[in-house]
Amino acid sequence: MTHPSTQTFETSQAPTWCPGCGDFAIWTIIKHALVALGYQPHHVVIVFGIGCAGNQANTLRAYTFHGLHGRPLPVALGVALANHHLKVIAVGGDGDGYGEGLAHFIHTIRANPNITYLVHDNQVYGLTKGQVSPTSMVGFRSDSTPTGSIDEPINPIALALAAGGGYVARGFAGDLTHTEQLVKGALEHRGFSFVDILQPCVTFNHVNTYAWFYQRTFHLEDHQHPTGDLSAAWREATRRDDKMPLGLFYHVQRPTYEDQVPLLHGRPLVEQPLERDITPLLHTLS
Ligand SMILES: Cc1ncc(C[n+]2csc(CCOP(=O)(O)OP(=O)(O)O)c2C)c(N)n1
Ligand code: SF4
Repeated sequence: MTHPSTQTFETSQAPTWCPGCGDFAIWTIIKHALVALGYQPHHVVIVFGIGCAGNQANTLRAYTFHGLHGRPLPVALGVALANHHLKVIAVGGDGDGYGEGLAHFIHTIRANPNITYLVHDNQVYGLTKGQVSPTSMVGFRSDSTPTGSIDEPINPIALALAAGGGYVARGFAGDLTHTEQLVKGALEHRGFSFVDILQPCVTFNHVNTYAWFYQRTFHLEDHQHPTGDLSAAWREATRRDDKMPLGLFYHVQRPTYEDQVPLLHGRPLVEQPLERDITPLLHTLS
């Protein structure tokens, strides 16, 4: 088989994102990271939520599943348990993952399956035309919050740390090389890995622009951040100043879900014989 290139991971469909959307950069980052780590499309299952982020399902060539809004993680968990030899990735927006999907986010981190979760965090509902999202800033004006959002935004990094995340990182779509390193590290991590990727929505979010992020972001690794120190990670995640750290907040190894289920120690579930006749169960469901 020929060595994969980024084109190996592209379908014949052209992206439909607005010109300048940060989704283009994240699409590029995912392809580059998969190629750099030597994956072929048939090694990889990518489960997408619904949203502009999820529309990447049309353009990324691998085994892809375009599911329900807010539900990429439970589907990804099912795939990972059915065949833990596959590389399983879940991708969605901030509305998808931190709104309707928030409970899945926390509980999947707790379980620690071998899944990489990448969130396109543009602080707005893009696909449905710009309503306020769980990460929108206080005061953010949108069609659904004409006088400005009142709610305190979700802090995805702090939530992931509190839930026991073993690989917790934040990237920025305007900082491709750095974010690609974070995504590669996430794909190499054993257990649940999470990268929140700040992503300008050039059409509906005129506050959190590329320039806005460039002025505020800095790299944790330039400040000798100790990635094995939970207190240091928490301190950086909960900063109240105007600075936004990018990089790997926290990285430790925990036993994975798959490691702790004896049935999965041998062959993947999908290759194991059925020990019981499940026909009666199927009749009950039909
Ligand atoms: C179960 C369900 N709830 C709500 C919707 C409507 N819906 C579609 S996309 C979306 C929000 C998308 O925002 P986000 O997840 O942040 O992704 P973006 O479009 O910004 O990439 C919503 C609420 C839906 N399709 N299905
Ligand atoms: S609406 Fe926003 S997030 Fe969606 S494609 Fe356009 S710029 Fe990107």
